[in-house]
Amino acid sequence: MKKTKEIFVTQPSLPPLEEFTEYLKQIWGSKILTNNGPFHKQFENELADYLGVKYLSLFANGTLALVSALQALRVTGEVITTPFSFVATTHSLWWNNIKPVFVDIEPDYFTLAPEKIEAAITPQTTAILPVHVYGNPCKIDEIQKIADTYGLKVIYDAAHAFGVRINGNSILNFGDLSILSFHATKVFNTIEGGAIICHDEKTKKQIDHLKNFGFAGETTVIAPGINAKMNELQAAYGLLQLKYIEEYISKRKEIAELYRRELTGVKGIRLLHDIKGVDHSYTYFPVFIDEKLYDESRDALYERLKKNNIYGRRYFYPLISQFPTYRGLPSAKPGNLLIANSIAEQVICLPIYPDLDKMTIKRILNILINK
Ligand code: T4K
Repeated sequence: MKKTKEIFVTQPSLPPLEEFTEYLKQIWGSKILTNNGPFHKQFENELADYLGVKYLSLFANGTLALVSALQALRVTGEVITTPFSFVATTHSLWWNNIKPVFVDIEPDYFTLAPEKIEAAITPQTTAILPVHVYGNPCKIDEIQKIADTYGLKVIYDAAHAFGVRINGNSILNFGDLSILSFHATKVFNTIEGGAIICHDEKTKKQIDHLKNFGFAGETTVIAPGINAKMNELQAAYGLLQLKYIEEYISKRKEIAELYRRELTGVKGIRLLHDIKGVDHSYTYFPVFIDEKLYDESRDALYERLKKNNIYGRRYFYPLISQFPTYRGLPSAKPGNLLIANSIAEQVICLPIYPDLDKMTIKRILNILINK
C-alpha cells in the first residue's frame, strides 16, 4: 500500500523566496542586522496599521513579550489566569516571581470565566492575565468591569488572536496591554517573534527600553531589561508576510467552513462556531469529543489519526495547572477547574493551514466520520 504523506496540525506559510532575497541583499549591503534597524521600524509601523492599533513593539517571541509586559506594568504578588493555555502564559508569571491563581474557564468558548474571578481576588492580586484561546475573544467587558472595581491591570495573552476584530475594532485595543506571538506555528509568522500592544506613547517607550536591556539612551539604564529584540531578517520577512496575510486567513476560513459543513451533526463531535460581529483568523480548528456519544475516546481517535499519518494535537492537554511546577498551588486543584479539566480531556485540534489540500481534508474527515 502506498504510504500517505505525514500531515501535521500546522505548517508555516512562507513568503516567496525571491522577494525575501531582495530584502536580504539590502541587509547584506547595509550590515544593519538588529537594534531597531530600518526594516524593524518599517515593520513595526506597517504591522500596527494593518492590525488597527496605535502602539506596537516588536519582540523576539511571544514569551518574552509576556514577561516584559508584566515588567512594564510592574505587576507583582498574585495574578489571576487560566489553566487552559500554552505553558508560556503561566511561565511568564513564574519568571517574574508572581504567584499564578488559576480560575476556571467558561463553557462556550473556553476563555477565563468572569463570574469566577472575584472569588479568587486577594489583597495580593494585582492583575488578570486572560487568554483569547483559539482566537476566541474573552468576555472583555465583564473582565474590565472587575479590573476597574478592584484596581487591577489586565494583560491579554492574544498569541492566538492575530487579526481578530470585534465589530471592526481590533481585539488588541482592549485591556492595558496585549501580547502577540509570531511563532512558525501561528497564522502570521516571523519564524519566531512577538509583540506588545499598548495604548500610549509613554508606555511604548518604556516597553522599548525593557526589550533592550533597559537602555533609555547610550549611558542610561532605567530598569533590568532583557534582550528581546527582533532582528532585521525577521522584520524584513514579516513585512513580506503582511502582503499575504489576507490570503492566508481566507484560505484558513475556507478550510474551517469545509470542516464545519461536513462535521455538523456527527454524533459526539462538538465544534466551535464563528461569533457574530467577530472577524476570526482561524489559528486552530479544535473539535471536542464526547466519548460516550462518539463511541470512541478522544485519545483513541488521536491514535487512529496518527496511524493514518494525521498528527492532530491535544491543545491544551494537560492543563498548565497539572504540570509539576504548578500542581501544588491551591488554585490548581481539579475541583476548582472542572470545566477546564473536562475540555482538556475532550479536545483535539485538526490540521489547518493555507496549503492544506482538499483531498487531505477529505481523508481527515473520512477518518473522523467513518469509524
Ligand atoms: N501564549 C500562548 C497562548 C501560546 O499559545 C504561545 C505559544 C505563547 C504564549 C508563547 O509564544 P512564543 O514564545 O512561542 O512566540 C507550539 C509553539 O512552539 C508555540 O509557539 C505555541 N504557542 C504552541 C501552542 O504550539 P509545539 O511544541 O506544540 O509545536 P511543534 O514544534 O510541535 O509544532 C507543531 C507542528 O507544526 C509540528 O508537528 C510540525 C509543524 N511545524 C512546526 C514548526 C516549528 C512546521 O511545519 N514547521 C515548523 O517550523 O508548540
